[in-house]
Amino acid sequence: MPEAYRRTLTRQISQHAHSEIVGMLPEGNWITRAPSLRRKAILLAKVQDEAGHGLYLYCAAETLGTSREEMIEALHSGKAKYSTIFNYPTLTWADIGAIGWLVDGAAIMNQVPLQRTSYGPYARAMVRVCKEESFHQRQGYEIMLALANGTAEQKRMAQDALNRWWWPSLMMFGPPDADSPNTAQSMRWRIKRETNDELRQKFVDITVPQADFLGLEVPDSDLKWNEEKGGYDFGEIDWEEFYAVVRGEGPVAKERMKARRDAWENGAWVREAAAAHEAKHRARKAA
Ligand code: FAQ
Repeated sequence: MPEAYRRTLTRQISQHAHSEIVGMLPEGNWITRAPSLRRKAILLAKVQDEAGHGLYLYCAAETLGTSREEMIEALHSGKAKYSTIFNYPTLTWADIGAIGWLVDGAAIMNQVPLQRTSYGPYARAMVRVCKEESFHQRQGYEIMLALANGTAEQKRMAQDALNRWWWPSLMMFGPPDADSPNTAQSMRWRIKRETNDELRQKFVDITVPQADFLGLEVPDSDLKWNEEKGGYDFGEIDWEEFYAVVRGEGPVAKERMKARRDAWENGAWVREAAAAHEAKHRARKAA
């Protein structure tokens, strides 16, 4: 396998894995405060699914020769990135609806083509991930539907969540193609099957009618249907904000990294006990 292909894949898959794991934190914040037992059970299952996605992805990346410990060390030292979206706070219950609808919606848009990525273990992991993300997207949209059709205050909460999550969701697709250092090569290697801008456009085209159905307004005064291209024109993304969040300056970036480092340290005894159990088991089998 060409070394550069391996490096690019390890970078993308491990960062994808980190995103799934860090991505548990914003929603985890609301498990104890979900408004009903049904919502709590659903949210708990969703957050557990994200943990599973992280684990499949770490396994896929490990097949390329980097250990789990090395990848996690890269995340904790700030060397490896994770998706910018998870550096924003979840302020109200409506944010849980907006995350499912928009963040999982954007994740699916990006991940469906990755089922055809050129590296088999990554492509196969994506098949199950996409099925689960699709459930996540629907549960988020259903929360938004309930709020948008609820009291005036609930509808206001839904609109406020859309206002705060819309632009960061568009940033999830990465920089514009012209400023994306990795896209051209990754397209040639068929690691990426569609470019950042192509996926972002598809996401906008699918999501705007969903916002209309909710009776909510997308916070973009430049948003306009373009008959000729058969898609929406939309306003300029604040790329300064994107790059600041990528640099680790997101609103809750420090809390996110602290939570992950604490979880790693507090879980050390579990890893040690599992390793000791496995060694004892192996020794007994050999005896
Ligand atoms: N955040 O040249 P490109 C989810 C970095 S999963 C942070 O365009 P590339 C599920 C990029 O790494 C969400 N950094 O890079 C869920 C590169 O820096 P590097 C994650 C970003 O790789 C839902 C530099 O900028 N999904 O949400 C971002 O060709 C709800 C230049 O960019 C994936 O990871 C960003 N948004 O394209 C979980 C999907 N964008 O690495 C919980 C797989 C760019 O050279 C709750 N990944 N950068 O130092 C991909 O498709 C690609 O890696 C892209 C970036 C499209 C993210």
